[in-house]
Order: sequence, then C-alpha cells, then structure tokens
Amino acid sequence: MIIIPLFIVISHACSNSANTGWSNNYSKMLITTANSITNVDLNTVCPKIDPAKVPGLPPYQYLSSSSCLGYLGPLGPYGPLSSLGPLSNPFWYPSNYFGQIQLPTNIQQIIQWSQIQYGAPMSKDGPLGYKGPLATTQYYGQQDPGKTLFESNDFAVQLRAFGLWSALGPIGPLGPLGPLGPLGPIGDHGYSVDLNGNYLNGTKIVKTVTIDYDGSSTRTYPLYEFYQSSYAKTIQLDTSFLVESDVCQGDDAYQIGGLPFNQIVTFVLTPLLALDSYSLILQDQFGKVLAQSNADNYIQTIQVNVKMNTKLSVIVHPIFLSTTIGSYRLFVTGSTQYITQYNISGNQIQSN
Ligand SMILES: *[C@@H]1O[C@H](CO)[C@@H](O)[C@H](O)[C@H]1NC(C)=O
Ligand SMILES: *[C@@H]1O[C@H](CO)[C@@H](O)[C@H](O)[C@H]1NC(C)=O
Ligand SMILES: CC(=O)N[C@H]1CO[C@H](CO)[C@@H](O)[C@@H]1O
Repeated sequence: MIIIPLFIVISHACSNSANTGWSNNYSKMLITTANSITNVDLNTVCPKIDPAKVPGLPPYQYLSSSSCLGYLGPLGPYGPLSSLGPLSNPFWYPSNYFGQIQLPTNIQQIIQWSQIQYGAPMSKDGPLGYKGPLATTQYYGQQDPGKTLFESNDFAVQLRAFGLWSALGPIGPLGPLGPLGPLGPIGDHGYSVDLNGNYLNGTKIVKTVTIDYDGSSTRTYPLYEFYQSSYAKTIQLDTSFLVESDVCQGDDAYQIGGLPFNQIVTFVLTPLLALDSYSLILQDQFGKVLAQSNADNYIQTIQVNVKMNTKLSVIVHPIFLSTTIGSYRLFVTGSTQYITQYNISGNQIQSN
C-alpha cells in the first residue's frame, strides 16, 4: 500500500524521455564532477537509464574506475588526449606536414581553400555543420540519425550535457569542438601559431572562425588553442583551449570567463604520467570553491553551466606525483552559444 503511491511519485518526477523537456535555465549553477558521477544513485537519473538500451555491459560497470572514466579510458594518460596522441605527434600538424613536402604556394591559402570542398572538416558537411553532432536537429534529437540514436541508446543520451559520460561526449574535449577537431592545433583552419600558442593571421591574433553552417547561415566557433602554461596563467582565457604544464608541489591557477553568452563548460584534467593524481578545483572570482574533482583512480572532470560574463578560476592541485616533476594537460571545452540546453537530472548534479 505504501509502495504504490511512492512509485507514482517517482514516475511523475521523471516524465521526460530522451529528447523532451529541454531547459535553458542558467539562474542556478549546476555541477557534475568525477566524484558526483561515480557516486551517483542510478535510480535518481532522469531520463531513466534502461539497461536494455545500454550496449555491452550493465550501466553501472561503465562507471567503474577500470572503464571509460578511469585512467585507462579515452581521457586518460593512454588515450588520444595524452602525450601518446596526435597532439604530441608532429606528423599530425598540418603546417609541419605541408612544410616538409614544400608546396609551391601559400599553405594557409591551400588549407583554407580545402575547407569549402565537399565534406571537408570546416565545411557545412563537416562535424561542425548542420549534419554534425552539434547541429540543433541532431543534438536535441529532432531528426535522424540523432533522434533514433538517443531514443534507442541510453549510453548516448548520457553523453549529452550533465549526463554520466558527458565528458566523453560531443560537447567535451573528444567532440568536434575539442583539440582533436578542426578548431584545434591539428585542425583545418590553417592558421600559424606563435610561441605562446595563439593562432595568427599575419601578426594578428585570431580567436574564432566563422563557417558555413547549412548553406544559408553561419556559425562562429572559438579556435582551440594549445597554450604554454606560463602564458596561460597571465591572461584571461576563454572556454576553448588546452594547456600543458609541469608541476612540482605548488598549484597552478588559470582565470577564465567573461564570455558574452551562456554555455556548458567541461573541464578535463589528463595526467601525462599514469601514476600521478591531481585535484581539479573550480572557484568563483572571489575565491569561493564551487566544485572539486578528486575521485581516486578516475580522470578528474567538472562540468558546469556558466552564465554569460561569469568569471571563474581553475586550480590544478597535485595530490600524488610519482617523480619529482609531474605533468598534466588541462582541457577546457565550452559548448558554445549554439548548444545551451540540458535535460538530464539526477543526484550526480550538484547545485550552487
Ligand atoms: C530557474 O531555476 C531557478 C532555480 O532553480 C528557479 O527558481 C526558477 O523558477 C527557474 N526558472 C524557470 C523559468 O524555470
Ligand atoms: C587575414 O587578415 C586579412 C587582413 O586583415 C583579411 O583580409 C583576411 O580575410 C584574413 N584571413 C583569415 C583567414 O582570417
Ligand atoms: C533537468 C531538466 O530540465 N529536466 C526537465 C526535463 O523535462 C521535464 C519535462 O518533460 C521537466 O519536468 C524537467 O524539469
């Protein structure tokens, strides 16, 4: 007799399906961290995760430290963001590659010309265009293939904002906005790089690129810089960059924010040495701690909805270094003004 009303309450509390009930409310800060995600009670997550719609393993096993959120996963020291991946391999850098084969004309022009070729990385047919995972119709599940994907695969649903595996998803560092995509250091934008990591057109620093979105409108995306940490610590950063740093014992601090639009920002800290561990801390502009990720044996992540013009500090604090000097990469990936809505709730989300 008690169970029945309780059941009704719970089913009412989670009425939205994968592709409904989107919210754009930025009045309260919502936060997930590696700690909150790996301590989640799966029964509280909405839309409900149906184990039959999660391929492979039972859903909770994908939260284990030996799975995708741990050191052996794609965000870790053996994954594509680490020093084993393309960001550390000069062969992937278009300027080096083209430099070696000595093209007769201006490389920048050739690369920029290639962007308008069919299906090229920065064309409307590429990952940033109207058919890509960040297209409104795809991300929000309005049209196929996105619609069917999110209706049939609950792991995919949780790759979107505030989902359990969102750090691995389309608005995180492995997605098209991230460092491995067209906007990053090995991307197709064709800009050269100065010693600090800024992109240059001639002598002018370039921060964004505008691409054809669908043949009738454009989207302006932020470039993804690979900054020198000594430089990054001295400037106000946007939400689209990575920085690599060596640390001994002290903390590193980076100031970000002040952007003129709301967005969801994903922070990922990749240790470059497999035995090292760090704590990732987010503070407001007055030094108040908003979030801290320090889950044992996991890659530290924080995701937060950031209201326009908000200023934040990101602190990297070494917990354990296996050698005298540790080294890490910090990835900061904003969802841009084009993807701002979310519709996942559950006790993995904390609020401030
Ligand atoms: C947005 O969220 C705040 C805090 O949770 C709530 O008070 C407010 O009513 C919400 N606004 C809308 C339009 O839902
Ligand atoms: C580079 O700067 C020049 C001069 O301001 C401008 O005409 C050109 O469009 C710029 N190119 C790119 C790719 O931004
Ligand atoms: C987190 C969130 O915004 N959840 C919403 C999802 O959609 C349902 C309606 O279908 C809302 O009631 C939830 O608040």
